[in-house]
Amino acid sequence: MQPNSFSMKNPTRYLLPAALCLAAMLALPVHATAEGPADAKGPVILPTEVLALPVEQAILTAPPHVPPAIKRTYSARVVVNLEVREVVAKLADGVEYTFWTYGGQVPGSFIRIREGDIVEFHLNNHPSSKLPHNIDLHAVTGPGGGAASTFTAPGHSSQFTFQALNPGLYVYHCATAPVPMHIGNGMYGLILVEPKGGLPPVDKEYYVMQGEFYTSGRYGEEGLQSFDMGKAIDERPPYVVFNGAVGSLVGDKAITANVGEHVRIYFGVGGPNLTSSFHIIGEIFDKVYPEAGLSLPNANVQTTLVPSGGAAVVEFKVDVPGTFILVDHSLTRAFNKGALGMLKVSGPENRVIYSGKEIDAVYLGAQAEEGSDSAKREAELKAKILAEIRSNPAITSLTKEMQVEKGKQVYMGLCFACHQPDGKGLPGAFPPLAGSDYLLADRERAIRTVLKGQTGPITVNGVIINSAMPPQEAVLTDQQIADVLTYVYNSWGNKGDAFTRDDVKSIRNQNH
Ligand code: HEC
Ligand SMILES: [Cu+2]
Repeated sequence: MQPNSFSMKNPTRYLLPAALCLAAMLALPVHATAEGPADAKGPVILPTEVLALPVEQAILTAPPHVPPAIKRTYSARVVVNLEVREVVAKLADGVEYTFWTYGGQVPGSFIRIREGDIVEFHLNNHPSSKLPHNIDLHAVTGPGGGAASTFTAPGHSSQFTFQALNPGLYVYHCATAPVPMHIGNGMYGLILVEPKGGLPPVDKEYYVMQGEFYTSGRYGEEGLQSFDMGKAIDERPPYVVFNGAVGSLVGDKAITANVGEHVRIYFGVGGPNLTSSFHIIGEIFDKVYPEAGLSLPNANVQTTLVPSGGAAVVEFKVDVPGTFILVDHSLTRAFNKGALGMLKVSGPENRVIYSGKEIDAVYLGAQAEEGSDSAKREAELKAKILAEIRSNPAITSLTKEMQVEKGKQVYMGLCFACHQPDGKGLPGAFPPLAGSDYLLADRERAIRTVLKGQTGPITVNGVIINSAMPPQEAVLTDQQIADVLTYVYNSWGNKGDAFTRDDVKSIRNQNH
């Protein structure tokens, strides 16, 4: 159906197809569509005690902010005006996206009401929108959570009324077909229904929501991206982000607090598909209301699981200054797809709680770092050789280069401990291999030294050394010895041909 067929100018033409189409959009049988735009029931007749309640306009806020805590101790009639807008905005550096929003940003405006309130809800779809939208608030008790009652064409406004029966933090989202696409374009937000007794006061409150974006391009691919339904069905989003964009809570957009303050985060997941393992690096949640039911808090939680279309409320006191990183602890989402935010805490240090780095000492572990760099380089060279073989038979020099890299890994895992990473050895203990006349004078002897070890006095560059080199024949393969000697013979200024596995084999088999 074309959006313009929702014109209100000719209601009779519009009535039947719209009812059928709405049923189709919600994938419901026709008889289940109790109401639609065509069969608006007219304003509800409220009982006098409800009419007597004070009326107030809800304050709506954009993330990461939340409206002020509710002070009143009685129910009210709260009027909510939420506007749907389709806007082009930044998803990441150089990457734009057409977001469908509640209030102009992702996630949608935060709504805050009190348990027992009567809410008069207006959904206004901006005339510039291309599509009809609606809203399903998980805080609503009633069919579709308000979806059928709020199905609204561009340039139209829908109204319905509900009573907030259950306290809690609830997700709202668009439920117009295809629903995953509307949510996937950013149509979700949170509504907080404060319990009658209120929530304990805290110093800072923030609003964070996670959602994923299924862009046609890969992560970081520049330009205006479109929604890819295939990736959505496969649940392979290039982006998983907090508050609608990569970097929305980073740098000068980070949320903040001061040492000693109590922080509360209203955290929700719009999805449309992924569950979040919400975690703050370097903090422990003193209190979590799991699944955002506000009655039974859990204490001392590291990571809380928040389902798609669900929420959690986390609270913690910040004890020390620094930058604390908000992540989905499914970590490639944080480090490769954008689900990373920052909480910057300022104030005095407390070195008893957290000392900061006390000592920095060298620790090489089993393998010097150069060894693993070398492994990377080896992989690159392997790929290069394959490409070279296809186009050019002159591959011998590349083979040697690769042997050097492989040999470097052996060296950096074994020989470096004595002969040192720079091959210069240690005076009086280990002879140098860099520029060693002893080494370079006799290739067979070099192989024998590594295979069988070496004891007794030898003269290297005019210096007598009388120590012991452990045999490697049980440790290294012929190929590894050929590689490490090729490396030694082609490093630190040394020059020589490659060693082959057969060179080593023939010496290994001697003297047996
Ligand atoms: C535990 C310490 C140690 C390790 C590990 C070690 N070496 Fe040696 N290496 C020595 C010592 C000590 C000598 C001198 C032996 C002597 O005094 O007779 C020596 C001598 C040599 C020599 C001959 C002397 C020279 O300077 O040219 C070569 C070549 C050599 N090592 C290569 C290697 C290679 C290659 C490895 C790794 C596969 C290796 N070494 C691992 C201690 C070590
Ligand atoms: Cu929508």
